Amino acid sequence: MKNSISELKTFYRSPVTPGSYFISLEGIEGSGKSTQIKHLETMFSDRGYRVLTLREPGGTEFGEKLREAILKSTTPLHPLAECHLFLASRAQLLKEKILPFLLQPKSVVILDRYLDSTLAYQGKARKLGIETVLELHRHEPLNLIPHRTYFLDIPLELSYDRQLKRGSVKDYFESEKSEFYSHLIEGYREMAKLFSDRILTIDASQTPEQVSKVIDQDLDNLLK
Ligand code: T5A
Repeated sequence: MKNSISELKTFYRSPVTPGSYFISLEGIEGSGKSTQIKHLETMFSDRGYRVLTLREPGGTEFGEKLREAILKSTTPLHPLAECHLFLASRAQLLKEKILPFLLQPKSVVILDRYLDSTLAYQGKARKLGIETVLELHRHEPLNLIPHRTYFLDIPLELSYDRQLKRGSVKDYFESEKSEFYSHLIEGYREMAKLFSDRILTIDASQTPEQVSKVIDQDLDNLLK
């Protein structure tokens, strides 16, 4: 019998080294994650933290190979195959980089995408189901959840605009149709409700400075 979402939530835990933090950023393409990550790095360094910034998929030698395999795939992957590739990259990243780094005092890991990407992209937009994705994450090391997740929420049109301005070649997901992206946004908003104690939704159609200000206010409370 399948576990319910509330049962599955009990399998998750945050890192426990006092004074160390695990932060993730989420949002659709062009929502401004990389832009805000630079801001977060400065904020934490200025406060005397050791900072490690990583991205998903990737962040390890093995994970970067998987990133290449997924984002440059010309074959439509089965949603479960897609999901397991992201999880393989994540498990390796946790073992090699995240967990050892967070054992140090006053350290922070800032992660560009994590669990909520898989919940929104594979769970919701690819229709694997939120329960299925949570179930796959219930065992160590995948059951580690961030202390705080910033969900940068933008409408689809703005995502397209920003991608167009950047002008790079479309990858595996950027070539998806607007229906996929609508499900994605819905998925993220659902996750923000489900994990409301961890995920802070920010209106990222504001200027980068306005978005950073919201993050700063939240960090002041988090680091008290
Ligand atoms: N994926 C990933 C899954 O399907 N499942 C998973 O489990 C995981 C982990 C990763 C892909 O893999 C998928 C999701 C993705 O499709 P990626 O290359 O890492 O691919 O893609 P993104 O993370 O989406 O990278 P982007 O660069 O597109 O998005 P960002 O980092 O959110 O955006 P950023 O900061 O580079 O900004 C984009 C542009 O907008 C401007 C910036 O200057 C830049 O030009 N900008 C703003 N302009 C105005 N106002 C603001 N507030 C702005 N913020 C940024």
